[in-house]
Formats: sequence, structure tokens, C-alpha cells
Amino acid sequence: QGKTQDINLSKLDEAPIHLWGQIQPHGVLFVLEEPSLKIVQTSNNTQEIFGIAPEKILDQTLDDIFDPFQIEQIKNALFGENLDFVNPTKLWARVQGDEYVIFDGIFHRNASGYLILELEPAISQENIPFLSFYHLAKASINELQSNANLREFCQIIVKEVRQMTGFDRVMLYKFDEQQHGDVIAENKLENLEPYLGLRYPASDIPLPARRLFCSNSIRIIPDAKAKPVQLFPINNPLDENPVDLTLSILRSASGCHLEYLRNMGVGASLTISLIKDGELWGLIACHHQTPKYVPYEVRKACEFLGRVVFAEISAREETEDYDYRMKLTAIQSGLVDAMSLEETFVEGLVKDGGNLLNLTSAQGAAICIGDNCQLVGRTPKEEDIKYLVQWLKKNVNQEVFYTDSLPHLYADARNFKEVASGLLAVTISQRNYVLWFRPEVIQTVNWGGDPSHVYEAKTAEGTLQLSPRKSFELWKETVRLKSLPWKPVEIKAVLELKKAITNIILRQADELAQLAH
Ligand code: BLA
Repeated sequence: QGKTQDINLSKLDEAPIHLWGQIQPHGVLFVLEEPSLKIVQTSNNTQEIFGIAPEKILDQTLDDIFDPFQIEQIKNALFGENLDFVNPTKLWARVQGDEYVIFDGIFHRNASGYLILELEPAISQENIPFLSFYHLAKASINELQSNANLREFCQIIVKEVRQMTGFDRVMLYKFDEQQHGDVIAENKLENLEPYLGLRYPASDIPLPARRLFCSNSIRIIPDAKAKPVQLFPINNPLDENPVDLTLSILRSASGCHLEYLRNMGVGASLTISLIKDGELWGLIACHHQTPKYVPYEVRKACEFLGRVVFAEISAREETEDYDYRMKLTAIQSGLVDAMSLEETFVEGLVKDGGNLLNLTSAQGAAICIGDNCQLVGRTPKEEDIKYLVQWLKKNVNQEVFYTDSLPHLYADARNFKEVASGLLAVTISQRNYVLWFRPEVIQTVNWGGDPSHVYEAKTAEGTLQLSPRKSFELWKETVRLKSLPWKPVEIKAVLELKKAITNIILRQADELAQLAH
């Protein structure tokens, strides 16, 4: 139990969860041969759903099961290649004699080019508040365009998504640089305990799941206790390979994740990914205590809302960034002026020390040229800085280096953690440095469960099996020996300054050369 450190977790990051050949039992999957639309592979639950055994379904064509006229129309649409156009199609299947069952049919072509049809039970029309739903989405968007700040804005999103779907709990979950996730907004049933402000470790969502989220931005698990069904036959007979279910809506989640949900007391989940510049920025995670199904159209509307709204989040983030960037640009040109007024750039930087610190929101800085160190603001002792520079020379090759936890990398830094738990360093010609320091900021992180007991290890028949933790109880961690993190704009500003310094050095060398003539 809790042997996280001893276990090689990298295997989890390679698991091909899109090839496991299992779907959730509330729907049926067909792999189709084209152009005949003959079913070549299906799922093992056709008996329960159509009253036809899987072996008997194989080799039938779609028009054997559904209205041939409708299938003809679909064929035309499939020629048009735009499958979104047909999704979802209400399909009427003849089930045992004269009975009909209506499905939502969703088509897609997978990465290997195979046409896949997935069928989900269609909920009768009056249960889909689609029109009011559209109005809701519109109202949400209107409200969201008000000038709320980012946090309030996220709070509005979770409120709207909860209203649209009726889930017990809706959270907005944002990933940090280490890929841990913070719940930054939440709307829930009153009597549920809040998760707002909690942090969940990166390993709760392994890499393959994150990758899938980038191509398939909404996922529903209507029943976390339902037993997955195998595909039949297991491999795709057209190429004898496992079929790629990346874009499938029915793909079963891995057993590990289902157990995780059950341990958390979740009966159903809906997850919408928020993608920025091709990367997973965060998720909208919806939980229900009991099983809950949400029709495809409603899910699509949520996905749409997620996208529209997220564009707004990105824009706001960028505006906040933009204002700061503008401020840094002004500071930087002040520094350039100061450097060109003095005999050497070092004197300029020291004279304009306030700006040197403001450029990165640091509290101390040092300019180390050869054996000489000029200090500005709150810094370690000169001697400590000289050793630090030796360490940098030995261990760092890149032109800019930054850390918010220097004492973890360089043990001697514990002695001056109060002034330099954070270090940002840029090399200027011949391994000289400008350094910026930030003090230790002791922080409390509220984890949703002890992050050092993320997994429990069981041995089943001699093999090691990992299972999710059982407890999600608040676990407070006091984080020491860390500063506030350096922002990308600050790092960029430092690189710009380096360029300016290089220019000034070149110019001064030029001037010296001319004087010598
Ligand atoms: C997947 N883990 C996930 C997903 C989420 C989380 C959102 C994607 C779910 C989906 O595709 O619908 C995690 N969910 C959370 C968290 C919250 C939440 C943190 O609501 C917080 C409130 N996970 C573990 C362990 C393992 C594990 C121990 O904790 C494995 C040993 C695995 N999680 C795991 C896997 C997936 C996953 C394999 C992918 C599931 C799949 O799509 O097949």
C-alpha cells in the first residue's frame, strides 16, 4: 500500500487504451465494410439490445437491420465524406418481429480509415429539452460576455453546464505546469462536500488518456459500475488488428479509472476537454452519484458551449498576459537607456536596479562578470553567489535557466532559501551571468487525497497490480523551499534583455576599436 516510489509508473503512460477492444454496454458498435455497409465486427451485446446474437449480425448489411430507404440516404451522405452532417441519425431497428427500437446512430472513420457506426439508445424526444437548451446556451454565452474576471467566469460556466445536464456536481479543472489539476470552479448539490480548491496529482490522468482527450473532446461514462463488453470478433477481420477506438463515443474506460470513480462515490461522469494551442489546458468534469445518461445532442451542445466559452477564457488570459507584457517592455526599454548612458552595461543595470528587479518581479539580482559580482536588492552573500555560479557553469548549458525550487537542485541553497528559493539566470557572453532571486514562499496545498499514496499495489497471482487510492480526504501539504513560479513572459523579457546587452557589448567593443585606430 502506498509504495508509489518503488513502482515503475511509466508503463501507465504507454498503455494503448484506445486498442483494448471494449465498449460500454449501453450501446452497440459496428465496424462496416465499404461500400456495402456490411457489418464485419460488432460488440458482444447485440443479443441484449437487438435480440440477435453477434455471430448472426456479422455479414448482415445495415439495410438488413434498419430501414433500407434511410440507409440509402446515409450512403449518399457518406460519399460526401462529411460525417458530422449525419450525426446523430435517428435509426429505427427492427427488433424481434414487428417491434422497433430507436437509436442515435453516430458514424465516424477511425485512424485506419474504417467506418464505424455506434448506436446509443435514443431518449424519447420530450425528454430532451433541446430548444430550451439552445436558449440556455445562448443565455450562458450572453452572461459570459459580461466583464466578469477569469475566476467568476469559470464559476458561471460550471453553473451553466450543470443547469444544462443536471449532474450533481460540475467542476472546472485546470492543469498546472507539472500537470497536476486544480479545481478552480465548482457548482454542486448543496449536501455534497466541496472539491473547490483541491489539487489532484498528475498521475490520476495518465498520458494516454490526455492524448485521447485532444482528439475526442467529450466523454460520457453513464454507469461506472457497468461491465464492459468485448468486441466480436476481438480483432477487425479486415486487417486482423485491434480496432482503433480513439474517436469512439462508446469506448469503455480502463478498469483502473472506473475503480477510481467508484472509490470517489461517482456513479456517472461526463468530461469535456478544454484545449488551448493543441494542448490540454483543463477539463470540465461532471459527476453524478447514480448512473446517468445524457443524449448525444445534449453532449454536443455542452461541447460547443465548452469551446465557445473556452475561447473567451483564452482571450482573457491573453489580455491579462498582454498588459503585463506591455509593462515589461516599458521596463526593458528603461534598462536599455540606462545601460547606454553609462560606461559599461553593468553600471547601467546597477544604477537602474529597481527596474532590473521589476523586469522579473524579483527581490534580488546579481550581475556576475568574471570574478566580479554586483548585487542589487535582497540576495545571497557574494561568496554564496560565486559558488552558485560555479555550479551553474558545471550543470547548465542553456542560455536561460530557471527554477522555483533551487534548494531541491542545489542543496547549499538551503542556507539562503529566505532570499533565493527561486533562481532565474541568463548567460551573457563567455559564461557570464545575470541572476534574479526570489524568496521562499511557504504554501499550503490542499490535495484531494494524500498524493504520496496515489496508488495501492495489490499482487494478484504473483503480478503487481495498481489500483487507485480509496481515500480522497483532504490532505494538506506544506510546501517549503519554493518561490513563486517564474512566468513565461518574465523569461522572455530576460532573453530580450540579454539581446540588448549583447548589442551594447558589441557596440562598445566597436567604439573601443575605433578609438584604438
Ligand atoms: C482517466 N482520470 C481519467 C479521467 C479523469 C481522471 C477526468 C478521464 C475520464 C474520461 O475519459 O471520462 C481523473 N476525474 C479525475 C480527477 C477528478 C475527476 C482527478 O473527476 C477530480 C475531481 N487513475 C488513477 C490510477 C490509475 C488511473 C491509480 O488514479 C491507474 C492505475 C488511470 N485514469 C486512469 C486511466 C484513465 C484515467 C487509465 C483513462 C481511462 C480511459 O479513458 O480508458
